[in-house]
Amino acid sequence: MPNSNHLKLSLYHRNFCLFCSRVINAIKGLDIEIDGKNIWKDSDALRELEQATGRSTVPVLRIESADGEVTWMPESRDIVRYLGSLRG
Ligand SMILES: N[C@@H](CCC(=O)N[C@@H](CS)C(=O)NCC(=O)O)C(=O)O
Repeated sequence: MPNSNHLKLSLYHRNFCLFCSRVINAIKGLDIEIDGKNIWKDSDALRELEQATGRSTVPVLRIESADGEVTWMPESRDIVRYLGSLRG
């Protein structure tokens, strides 16, 4: 089971997004530190997301491991499942 202490997690999301709300609600019940990146309020975040994924669809979880490897995970269900598998 991966330990979230060794990861830097950022959730790319926006307002009025049901799929984003699903993830944000799931996070509330977990003891995990996640940086929120609202792509409607943060143009740098939008640019990062578009560069990485080729689109502006949210939610997307950016996972940076201790060695600097970065993974971009789309799909709210996958994100919720992944976060639930982490130890805080
Ligand atoms: N299957 C995806 C759906 C994500 C989705 O449709 N997100 C909407 C906002 S709620 C979106 O970003 N639409 C704009 C776009 O795809 O560019 C999930 O569960 O995360």
